[in-house]
Amino acid sequence: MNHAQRQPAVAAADWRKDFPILEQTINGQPLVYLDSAASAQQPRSVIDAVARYHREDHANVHRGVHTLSHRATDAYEGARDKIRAFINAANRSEIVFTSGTTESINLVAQSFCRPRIGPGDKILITHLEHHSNIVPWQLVCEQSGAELVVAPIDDHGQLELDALRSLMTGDVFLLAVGHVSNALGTVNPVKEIIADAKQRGIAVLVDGAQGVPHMAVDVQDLDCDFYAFSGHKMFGPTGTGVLYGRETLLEEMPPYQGGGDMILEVSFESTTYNELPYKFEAGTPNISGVIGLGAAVDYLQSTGMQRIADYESGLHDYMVAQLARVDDVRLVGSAANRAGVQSFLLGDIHSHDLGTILDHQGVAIRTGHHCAMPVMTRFGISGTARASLAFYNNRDDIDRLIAALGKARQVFK
Ligand code: C6P
Repeated sequence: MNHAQRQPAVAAADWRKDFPILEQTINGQPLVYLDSAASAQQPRSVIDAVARYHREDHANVHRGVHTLSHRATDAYEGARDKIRAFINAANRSEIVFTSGTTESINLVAQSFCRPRIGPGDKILITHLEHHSNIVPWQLVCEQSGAELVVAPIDDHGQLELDALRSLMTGDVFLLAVGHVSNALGTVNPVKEIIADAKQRGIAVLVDGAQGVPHMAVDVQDLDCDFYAFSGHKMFGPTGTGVLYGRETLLEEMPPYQGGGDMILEVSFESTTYNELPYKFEAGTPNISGVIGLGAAVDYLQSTGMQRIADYESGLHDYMVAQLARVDDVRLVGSAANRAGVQSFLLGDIHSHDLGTILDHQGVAIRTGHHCAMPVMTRFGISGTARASLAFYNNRDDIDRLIAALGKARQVFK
């Protein structure tokens, strides 16, 4: 019996108090927020850290000799140290701040792949990916003449690992794979996949947008070359994200964008680029957002990622069991190892209609294709309703979801 099963209610009740937004009513009902995969809510400590920065410390970073600029720089660079420790990167120079997972992946496509690939090369992805881990690779393949290859999934929404391995041929330059599927919740065995790719000399990027909020991530243990994630899915501010990159690879890569801060010296004849990671951070960054992200990491560290994973695992099991008992529910995604989300359909009710009826009852879920259209196509559907969890959810939230689905069935009878 894990920690969550021993004392689930106590843990969730305590954590929930840290999230002021959850205290409100929506359409006359206490809010049930089951859309954390789209964007997670922020604890008071994150909101306060951002507000304090704006009230007391705001100035540009890396530029000023005055006190406020020093304070802002210290807080911004302090967040980099926190993130380095959080994902156990070997060096702070391997932590590049971006606007989110999407920008992190585009950076790798354009700066790592584009100068190195051409006709005859392949980029390998999987059928489970979010559009952010598909379209940047399509673009770079169009630009370079390389080919995009897609590894299949089975009817449970699991990667077909033998097929994936057989696609890891000598002409594959990079494999881009999600840690956790945002549409189906499938947790991919990324450590094993990375080891297979490494044996064949293939670089690996992991889309960790849905991994980092739910489990401890150790990039050295995974041995990935790149790991991308978003601040707003891990209880931090929007417009923040991280690209972890192996230092030796980042060193060799040209800048992604030009501008202030990413240079050491500029003349009209030539420019010398700044050292890592600043070479990849052109222009004034999202200073307050990054400081908030640092506070989110503090919050997660003090809560404990293993504790979060254990608690959520019990709650996910409960959600799936309760959903399965609802008449006319079809669960979409049944991989053996899942985290965070469950997609489903209710009879022939359109998912958007279902989402609207649930909202009338104070229950927030996401509906549609979840920016993973190929996954929907694979299951022969246009979209799903998706409930997604964070550690501030509890069994009452799930019971409210189930009751709201019962109402929806009555409405559409
Ligand atoms: N998924 C969801 O509701 P950005 O927008 O850059 O922060 O994250 C993009 C992204 C990339 N990969 C995965 C696996 C994701 O889940 C997401 C964002 C949200 O599922 C919004 S579409």
